[in-house]
Amino acid sequence: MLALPHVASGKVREIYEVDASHLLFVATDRISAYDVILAQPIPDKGRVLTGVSLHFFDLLGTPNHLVTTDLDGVEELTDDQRVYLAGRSMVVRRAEVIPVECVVRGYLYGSSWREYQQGGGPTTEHLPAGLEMADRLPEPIFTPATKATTGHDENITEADTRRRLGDELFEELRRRSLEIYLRAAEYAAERGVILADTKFEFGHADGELLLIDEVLTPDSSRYWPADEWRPGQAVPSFDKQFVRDWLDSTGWDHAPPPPDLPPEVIEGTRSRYVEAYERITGANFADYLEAAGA
Ligand code: Q0Z
Repeated sequence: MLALPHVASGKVREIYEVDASHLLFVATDRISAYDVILAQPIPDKGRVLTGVSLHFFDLLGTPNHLVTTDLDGVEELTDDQRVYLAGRSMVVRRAEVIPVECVVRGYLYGSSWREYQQGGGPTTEHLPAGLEMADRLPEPIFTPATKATTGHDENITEADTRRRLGDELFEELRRRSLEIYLRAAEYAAERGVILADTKFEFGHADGELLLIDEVLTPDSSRYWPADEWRPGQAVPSFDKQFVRDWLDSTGWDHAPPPPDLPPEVIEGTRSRYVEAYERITGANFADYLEAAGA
């Protein structure tokens, strides 16, 4: 535990306070599968996710919360903590978080496919009839969600989102979210990767609307290998399919506690995260670790 005040815990992330206007955003190596945190961490998973976020903050150039990955200005850390945090942490501007998840979908999958199949729902209100599972949508759609108390996000209609945010902020978030998705999807496509959907968070700081949180990571996005995409069929997830398949092979019923991962499954999952980093960013992960001092 760091000496910094702890602000929040997510399933796989932690936030600490650096000062009144800055937070330390930390990606751990914890992994969730079927909504359960597994007992074994995946070494470097947090660094892969941080590296992907940093790649897109840089590529997109859209106003965001990143200040620095250099922890020299954070006085309260021990040497051991600096080693642990290298490559997996960012000092970010503290923002007033907008309480809506800004989801963009380019393909019909997950909760949106379930709504569509059942004959309608908030994410389907602008979709034509006759689409299949995993189909590419005629154009990307903005399908906001709220954090429900169950821990699962709940899709909300455009009218409901406008009531919560006001028309002006709704339209600004929709414009920013679609623009970021289109840019990232175009970039991924050049590498044979489909960005099926993704989720952004935004916040206000000093009157500016900032992209916050992790961005375009395998945890906040669905990335598919383009050559494994067949409309009408389930598409394997880049990073998690391997560990899901192993969990399924054990007969586990998805109720906690999950089975312990054997070393070869931990190592195989790590390889897939590293592959995802290299495929998505076009950079070498060993170089990322070295530059981060990890
Ligand atoms: C993000 C979350 C958690 C990781 C708060 N720049 C910011 N300013 C204010 N608040 C946040 C951010 Cl990123 C913020 N979250 C989500 C929770 C670990 C991310 F426990 N919560």
